[in-house]
Amino acid sequence: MTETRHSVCALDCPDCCSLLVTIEDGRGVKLRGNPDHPVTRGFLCGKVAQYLEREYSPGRLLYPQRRTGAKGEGRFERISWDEALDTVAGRLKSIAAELGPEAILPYSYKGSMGFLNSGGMDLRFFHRLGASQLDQTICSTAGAAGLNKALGVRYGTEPEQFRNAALILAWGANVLATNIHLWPFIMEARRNGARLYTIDPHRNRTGAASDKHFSINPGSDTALALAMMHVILGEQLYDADYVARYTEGFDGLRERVRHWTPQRAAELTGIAAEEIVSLAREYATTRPAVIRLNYGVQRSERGAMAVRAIALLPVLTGSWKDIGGGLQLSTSQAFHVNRAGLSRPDLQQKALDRSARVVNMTELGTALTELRNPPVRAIVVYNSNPVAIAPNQNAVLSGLRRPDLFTVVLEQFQTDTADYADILLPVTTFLEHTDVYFAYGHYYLQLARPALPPPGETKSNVEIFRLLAERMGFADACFRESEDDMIRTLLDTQHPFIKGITLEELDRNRFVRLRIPEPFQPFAAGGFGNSDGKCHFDAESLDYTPPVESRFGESSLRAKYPFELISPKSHDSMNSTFGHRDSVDRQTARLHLNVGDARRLGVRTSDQVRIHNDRGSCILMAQVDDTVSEGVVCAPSVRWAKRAPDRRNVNALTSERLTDAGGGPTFYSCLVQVERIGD
Ligand SMILES: Nc1nc2c(c(=O)[nH]1)N[C@H]1C(S)=C(S)[C@@H](COP(=O)(O)OP(=O)(O)OC[C@H]3O[C@@H](n4cnc5c(=O)[nH]c(N)nc54)[C@H](O)[C@@H]3O)O[C@H]1N2
Ligand SMILES: Nc1nc2c(c(=O)[nH]1)N[C@H]1C(S)=C(S)[C@@H](COP(=O)(O)OP(=O)(O)OC[C@H]3O[C@@H](n4cnc5c(=O)[nH]c(N)nc54)[C@H](O)[C@@H]3O)O[C@H]1N2
Ligand code: SF4
Ligand SMILES: [Mo]
Repeated sequence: MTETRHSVCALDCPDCCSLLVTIEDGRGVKLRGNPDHPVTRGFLCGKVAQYLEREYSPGRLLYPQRRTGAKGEGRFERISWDEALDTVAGRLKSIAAELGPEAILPYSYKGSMGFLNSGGMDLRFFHRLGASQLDQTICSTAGAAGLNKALGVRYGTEPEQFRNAALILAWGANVLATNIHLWPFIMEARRNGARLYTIDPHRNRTGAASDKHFSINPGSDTALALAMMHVILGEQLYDADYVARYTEGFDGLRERVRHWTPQRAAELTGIAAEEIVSLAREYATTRPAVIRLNYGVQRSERGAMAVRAIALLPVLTGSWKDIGGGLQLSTSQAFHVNRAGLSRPDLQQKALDRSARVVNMTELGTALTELRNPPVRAIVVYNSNPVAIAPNQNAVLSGLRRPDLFTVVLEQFQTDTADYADILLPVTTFLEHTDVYFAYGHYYLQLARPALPPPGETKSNVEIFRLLAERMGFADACFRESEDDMIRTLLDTQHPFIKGITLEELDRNRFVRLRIPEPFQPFAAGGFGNSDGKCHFDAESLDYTPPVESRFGESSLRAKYPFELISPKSHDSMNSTFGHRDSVDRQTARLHLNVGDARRLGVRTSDQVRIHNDRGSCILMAQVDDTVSEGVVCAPSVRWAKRAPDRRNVNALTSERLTDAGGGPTFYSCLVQVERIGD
């Protein structure tokens, strides 16, 4: 018996692929991309093409467990669901009674991107409980703040239009690794003569496959964007008509960028002044020119400003008027579903008569070790692996080792974080549960029904929080809703992009284009998010200073820690999600080091190196090459820390310092020292 079922990839990836699962005798035997989906177009990335390895891996967690060894040791025994749920509900109740419910902290991110399993029943539960709220900053909030400031809205050019571009700038965007479904559109454009340029401190596979690579110093993008504006305005290459109609504050901007000469930017960015001039000219005079800006630029101390400055470029050139012009950072805000109906923040009033305090997830280490009134006494982790992915790992670990902290982890695998659980609950994969998905790299809303049976005693997040709500005695009707009820609530909105999309339509078609025009050109005639529909340059607040942790930052730090560490996404992983695979472990154990630096340090490829700073250290394997400039080291991430000889990964070195806006992490503003420890 062979049949094919639909699914959707739930991983935290802009492409949000439509999947086809081939099933033989009840077992999934093949996964492929849906050829009918306009962005998936019949293929998958390497990591998910092999997802059935993960689905049927002997490493899958199948039963509820209780910790028997020390925290972090990873020894557990099987218990029943009844015992597990009673233990969790009992402890949460007693902690809430003793210290107030804000002593309970949910910790989650996007292990699943599904609305119901990340931001549905879970949030209803924590809102009703009155638990601390988690500010989910770990990925993109700096970029969101920057884009909002520039455009007032967080969406942009649709991927399908990249085929029409004549110049494509991949700016802090590793398209071949993190957004591979954009690549065929870029290739189509290139076959028609378009050029692809990359702007990135690491010449990765995307950089190597581009027509030109600009190796930029980490965290200096704002300087480059301001100097490009200097050239574009100085040489009258801007679209005066577009600027006059749809923007505010142009004179202030002209004044502001006057001093941002290419020479000044060259010193800060490491890109020669002539190169900056020719890039600016080419960008402004080629039509259509599109920017694929990704989140790499905003994981630095000035990340929000960088996104803001870059997002102003297509406004100045009027590139938003062109099909295949403009810029894409994210498409997510176009999914104007009824999130409040789904997550029910109003339920906090029942527990607290107010909104609960907010904890920034980037500051987890501090929250677990220093927060008072009340301290965090319980943490419930799901859709995330904070031991591996949060900055300041040593602080996170000391927090999780606290004997008085009650830790619950909902997981598919025995991750670094699962090792610290008091109660460990086994969850389903996206192939096994119902959910609805938005995308941050296209404009299709999608539904997935279970394609495969849940193995062992696994349950979805939705089901687990539903059962916990019952045990807590939460009588509200929303805790008894089915998945379909929740989806109907999610779609219950008057926003024109969503209005009229029904569960039935999703069930019939699986993917549905948002109710947006085709082609979608949101800013072709203004339409910016300010009340007057214009883009406000607000140039007085537009400026650049180098990150504290950078080559032009604090000199005392720089003297001790002369290398700028970036830890971008590795090709075959999804943050830490595939960390159980040996091939991924090898990829994320590497440190790219420039040839000149390596010679001075006496390091050769395959040597073990220790990188360290005041926060911690980790051991990696050197890869000496010319993919990074002198003074920059690059460690593709995120490794399972427990697989390293010292049980640490690069996040032992990254800091909790927040970005200039949006409260985001500064993973890529990190000064370190490198030393050879052996071969
Ligand atoms: N294969 C794979 N795909 C993924 C993921 C993964 O782990 N692996 N993770 C997913 C997630 S969570 C996200 S958020 C997206 C992110 O997708 P991307 O934003 O594309 O990924 P990053 O690797 O964070 O950053 C992109 C590029 O920015 C570069 N960069 C670093 N610092 C700077 C800088 O200061 N300036 C400039 N111009 N470039 C800089 C990095 O070297 C990298 O090549 O990818 C998703 N897709
Ligand atoms: N040094 C460094 N650190 C980084 C980054 C970096 O570039 N460099 N990137 C940052 C970014 S952009 C992000 S988004 C974060 C990502 O951080 P996380 O969101 O924590 O991502 P993952 O490491 O992929 O962990 C997701 C976990 O969720 C589990 N999971 C999957 N589906 C489900 C489900 O349905 N239910 C439950 N309960 N669990 C599920 C998976 O098994 C996996 O262990 O990492 C950040 N950390
Ligand atoms: S990780 Fe991204 S590219 Fe790979 S299958 Fe999932 S959505 Fe598609
Ligand atoms: Mo992310």
